[in-house]
Amino acid sequence: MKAHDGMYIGGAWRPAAGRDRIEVVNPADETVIAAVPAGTAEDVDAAVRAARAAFPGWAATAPAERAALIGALRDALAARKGEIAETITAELGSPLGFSEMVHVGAPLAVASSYAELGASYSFEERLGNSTVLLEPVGVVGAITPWNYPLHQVVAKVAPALAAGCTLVLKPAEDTPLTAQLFAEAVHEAGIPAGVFNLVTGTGPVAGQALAAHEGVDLVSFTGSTAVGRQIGATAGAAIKRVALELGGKSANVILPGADLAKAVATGVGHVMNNTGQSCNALTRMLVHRDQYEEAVSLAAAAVANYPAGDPTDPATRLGPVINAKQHERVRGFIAKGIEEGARLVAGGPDAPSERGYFVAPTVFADVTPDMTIAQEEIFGPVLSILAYEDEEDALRIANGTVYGLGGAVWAADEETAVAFARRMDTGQVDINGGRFNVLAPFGGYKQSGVGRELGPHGLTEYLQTKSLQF
Ligand code: TXE
Repeated sequence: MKAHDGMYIGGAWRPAAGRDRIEVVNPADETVIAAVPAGTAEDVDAAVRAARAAFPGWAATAPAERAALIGALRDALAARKGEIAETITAELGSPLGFSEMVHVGAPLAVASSYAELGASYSFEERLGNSTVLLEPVGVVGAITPWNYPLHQVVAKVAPALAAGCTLVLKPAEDTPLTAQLFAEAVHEAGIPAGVFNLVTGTGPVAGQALAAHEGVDLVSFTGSTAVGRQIGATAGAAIKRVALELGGKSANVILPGADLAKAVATGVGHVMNNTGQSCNALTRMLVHRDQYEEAVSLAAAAVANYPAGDPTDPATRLGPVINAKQHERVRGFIAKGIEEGARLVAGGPDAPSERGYFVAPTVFADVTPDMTIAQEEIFGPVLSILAYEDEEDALRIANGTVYGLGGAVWAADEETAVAFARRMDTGQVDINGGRFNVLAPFGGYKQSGVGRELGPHGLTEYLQTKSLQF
């Protein structure tokens, strides 16, 4: 596939400082499809300098003008929708229809929302005898994962641009091609040189250099809790701002009286979409003891709706996981579930094909809250179904992990579901099948992170406050 052998810095593609390259692998057939430069501290430094140089001009640009350029960026991405979706399918392995609808569709909606918000947002407020100015934080170091290669980028870049910040992006090493297409769109949109810069590379080298760079004022990271902890510590030592969007182990709580068939089918879909590689995936289904066996049968049957295979085949609904390491890891969790005594009702640890990092869609019953598969983020197509005795028990189980990112509650009526959701220690809850909203704040309680993305709350992350007293 087409790839730039350079970094997008200061408005142009420039040769990388080092000779090392990262191979990009198609996870569906394990072929090498491209190579991109592995950035060094030198590349990161050049990119941060470009972002610093561009900052005063961009911060002084009228919000409406910045917003109009975000709109132009959205249009540039939309014009290349097909190419971006094909690239995401090639480097991530997600079924093409899902790539088009979700991987490209959602970030287009996010970009549109910031084209509107950036123009209407009030960057000044009056409080008694003070005027409070909301000013851009400065240069942002954005580090993104591979699971939603475009969405994760847009969810950071669009609000940062709206706020008046400039950025350096270090995308995941598994999905750099989408990030390069994004940089092309930035260029086509006419966003001024240096406002957005791209350095491809590995986490420990380029990512670490970006997180530690003294020219970066805010690090916005999405990825594993382990790396987030390190980045948080580095940022804390330097007293710089940090936003962390980390892992999850979200509960799908089905209360008695809910539409069981719908709740189970929606819950299974939520885990199987993107091959379980969503930080807010509803990986724990909580069902009342009286309805438990019925729910287990429904879930085991629903898995048949997710045939795995070639992601470019329209019949495929389940792609591979991202790479060999995750392939091992996810199947290791499945083996652990069996070992710890959970009842396997669909799927299993065996790789269903010789080539490609495929994992069979897997459902476990008789999962208890202390099991590894009920506590740790698996990041694969694996659902754990747990039984509860009463509402208090359900709440204890739902809140009983170190995470708190997503969640869902199903009940006979909204009032009952909302009352339960209020008691959940988590950042977002879907009520009776509530749909994704680009304006709703997204982020974690507890170890799922710090800060919020999307909508006006996401914009606030990139602002700092100054008050003037009169
Ligand atoms: O994540 P990493 P990995 C979880 C999920 C998954 C696990 C491992 O459970 O199984 O993490 O995935 C960069 N300094 N999530 O190994 O390593 C890296 O280059 C600075 C949840 O892929 O955290 C990439 O750009 N940066 C999740 C980004 O961090 C570093 C999405 C994420 O990679 C770095 C992905 C370092 N020392 C995984 N080390 C979510 N919240 O959506 C790595 N990176």
